[in-house]
Amino acid sequence: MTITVPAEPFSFTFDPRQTALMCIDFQRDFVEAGGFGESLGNDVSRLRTTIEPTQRVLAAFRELGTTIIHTREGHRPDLTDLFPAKRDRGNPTLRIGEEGPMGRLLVRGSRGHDIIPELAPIEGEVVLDKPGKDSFYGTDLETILRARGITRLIVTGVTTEVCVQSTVRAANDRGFECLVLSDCTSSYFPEFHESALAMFSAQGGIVGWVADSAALLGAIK
Ligand code: C5J
Repeated sequence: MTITVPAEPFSFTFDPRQTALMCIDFQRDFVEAGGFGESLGNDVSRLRTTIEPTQRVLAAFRELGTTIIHTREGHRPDLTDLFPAKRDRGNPTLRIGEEGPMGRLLVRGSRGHDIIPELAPIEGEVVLDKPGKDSFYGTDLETILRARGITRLIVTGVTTEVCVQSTVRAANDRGFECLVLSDCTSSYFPEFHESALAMFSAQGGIVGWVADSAALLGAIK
């Protein structure tokens, strides 16, 4: 079975059995008040527009039986995997590992590190913890994808120009073809969202393809 989605810079074709849906870092720490994103001075409500379209995409891929991979950015409770360069960056109200309203920021096991309930994984879906922005860095993502014969990724998540962009570029360099869903990704900075999307599909798809969820869901029907 192949599905063809109208996309930029040209149609994206995939077989759901050789594809994974990536849901990148839909964690309370980025999407809800009191988390890491807000500690950096961001308006986290901007990211919430992604929730409903991503719920529709998740439902469609669950129906198709496609591999679904949820990632979470965060660190070990003892912070042994946290580089000082990451901990000390910026001028946040709270740093990674410090206690916030949802527990320790970006620490595995804390409430803030959890995926938001609206997009929570269900049994059988892969949950991948990662210490960096790129989902391949310090994880077994590539092994999981290759073991299942996956060649294409449909990408949702936050934020567009940070963890989504790092992951899509890393995937592209490993030979995976990526379709980024424009309304299932978002940034605290609307102009960065638009630029990152434009960068993916520019130059004949130098990094990948871009479409919205309606185009994908229309193609699946
Ligand atoms: C950030 C992410 N923005 N998931 N992480 O620090 O994009």
